[in-house]
Amino acid sequence: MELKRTKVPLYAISMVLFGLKTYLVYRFMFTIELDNFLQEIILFINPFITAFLLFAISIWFQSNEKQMKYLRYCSLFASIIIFANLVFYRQFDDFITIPLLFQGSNMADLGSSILTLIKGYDVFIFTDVIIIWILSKRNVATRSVNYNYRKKAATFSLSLLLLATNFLIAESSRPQLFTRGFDREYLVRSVGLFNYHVYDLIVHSTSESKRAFADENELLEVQKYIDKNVKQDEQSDLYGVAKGKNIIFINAESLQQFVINNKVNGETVTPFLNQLISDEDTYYFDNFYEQTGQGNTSDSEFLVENGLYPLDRGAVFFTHGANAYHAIPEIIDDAGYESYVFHSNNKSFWNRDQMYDSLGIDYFYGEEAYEVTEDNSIGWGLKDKQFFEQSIPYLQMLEQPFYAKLITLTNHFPFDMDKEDMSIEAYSSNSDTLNNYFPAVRYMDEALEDFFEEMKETGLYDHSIFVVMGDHIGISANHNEALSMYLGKEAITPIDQVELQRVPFIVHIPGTGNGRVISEVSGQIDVKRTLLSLIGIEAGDDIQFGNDLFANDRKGYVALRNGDFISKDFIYTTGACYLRETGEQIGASDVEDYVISETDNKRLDACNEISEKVTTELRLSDELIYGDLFRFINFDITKS
Ligand code: GP9
Ligand code: MN
Repeated sequence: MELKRTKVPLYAISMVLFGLKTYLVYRFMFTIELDNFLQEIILFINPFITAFLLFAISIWFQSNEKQMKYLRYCSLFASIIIFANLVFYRQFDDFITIPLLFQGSNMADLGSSILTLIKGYDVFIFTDVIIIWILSKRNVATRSVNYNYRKKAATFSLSLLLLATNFLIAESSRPQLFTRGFDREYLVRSVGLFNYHVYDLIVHSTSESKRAFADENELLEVQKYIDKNVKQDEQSDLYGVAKGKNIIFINAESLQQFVINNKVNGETVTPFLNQLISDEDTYYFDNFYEQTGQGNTSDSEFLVENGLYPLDRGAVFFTHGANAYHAIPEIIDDAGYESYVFHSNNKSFWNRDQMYDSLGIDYFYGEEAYEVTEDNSIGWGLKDKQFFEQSIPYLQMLEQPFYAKLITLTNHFPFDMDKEDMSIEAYSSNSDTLNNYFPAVRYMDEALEDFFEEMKETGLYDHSIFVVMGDHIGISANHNEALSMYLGKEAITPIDQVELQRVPFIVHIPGTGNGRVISEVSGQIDVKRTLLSLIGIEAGDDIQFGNDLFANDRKGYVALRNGDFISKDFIYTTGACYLRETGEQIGASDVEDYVISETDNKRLDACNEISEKVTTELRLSDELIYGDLFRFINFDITKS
């Protein structure tokens, strides 16, 4: 009797080869950061799990020839995807997304430099393809399989089970992995390039379909809501005081309110800002909240330019960078203003290059406009002092009036600093993040001081108004233990947590002499209406959710992106209403059979009424963005 020599099936060989190859490429050709051993393990297993899923499909083909053909082309096609991502990654430090593929500017950048991005050793990516190709042409009969239905189904189920396990481990190592879509590197590292592409496709098509099914009528509800609730028409005393003046807006990275007028190790943290806010030409808002979501700096920019809320998931700069908007730069264009952004970072970070176009910003001075060397950089790039110094000649060249936004970078997590730039000592607690935050904030404070001095010297100072705004918090709740120690509190309560979302908002108008501290509740959503009022532009039919912070008749509450809010009397968080004055939860008691008082009942009603408005407002803002509803309005016509 002749014994048939059994061989390892090619789909299994392909899985091992392709899995191993993919792992090596992730590990050594991409520069994916791995923070701990668990991430190492996830990065190692996910290529094999995906390869199993991809290649096991071949067992469903009846003919041996077709099985072999599938394996050949599947490995080739999958390797091309890896290769394309690698080339893209070398240029943009990012993975390909579907919207990016259709985004002309990125692809054009790539086109001109593609040859410099391909390396000889990239052939490694195709080694497994060559082996699979050769093996698939030989011993076709012995390398293919002929499973019965049960075995096929079992193999298929196993591959799905492995995939589910991979997802579970990934999600547990980083909760909200799939809702925080901005962190592409994390997605790729956790579930692999192919699953990431599938995820991207799903996110993209859901958002596309929301846009496709949206229609003009949805605007009616938004317009009605704004007319009734937003109160954007009052002209404040300061309406038009800055007409024709330049607006110089400083987006201060991670600057929180709690460092203002505060000390660390006996030293003042922000001497310059403290002096600026007490200046007679400064209006300082000390109850001003950041309202960002997962898009951090980009969300704060979105709020400021549009008076709309950022999205509940992902970064709107990424997910809806091609929408129509009615942002500050577009509105002030008619008043003769050109708009600029200065920020020494990669243009495509947060998809700024595309979004800035959509917002009507005329020119973006990104990283390539600056001389960035190892000596003048730290952490994320160019140091703030250098950044301002190098920005000034550009500012001097601009035709006036202009609107220029300068985004700082040094005071960014993890707040690394060179010794020579530290004017004050770090704090001592169990959180290095908090400890290092203080010297980094001080550095930014000094950079701002230098900048203001320079502005005076150039003569731009008198023709400009200056806005300084913290973009979002720098110290997250993870550092509460250290922060409570610093603040001298026993613990950070839910209300403290909300109040820690305050960031400084400073409006400095040289020559007004009427500056003061304004403590009414306010937030980033209000910046657009406030700035436009200062330069004498009426709200008209604008669709936005903020108030002029100098007006008297206002909404009276600030909605945070998670639905929490702060009003004159209440703070709503963790699903409960608290009295702002005392910090007590309204209507709560440990006493059994407690009967809620009439006063508390009324308070709860009032609090719930605001809560409903907040929910509606956030929903309407989301609908505007998801449906790309601004494309249906021609503001030029509505204006006249
Ligand atoms: C990057 C800078 C910082 O360009 O805006 O980003 P962040 O992490 O704060 O959003
Ligand atoms: Mn930021």
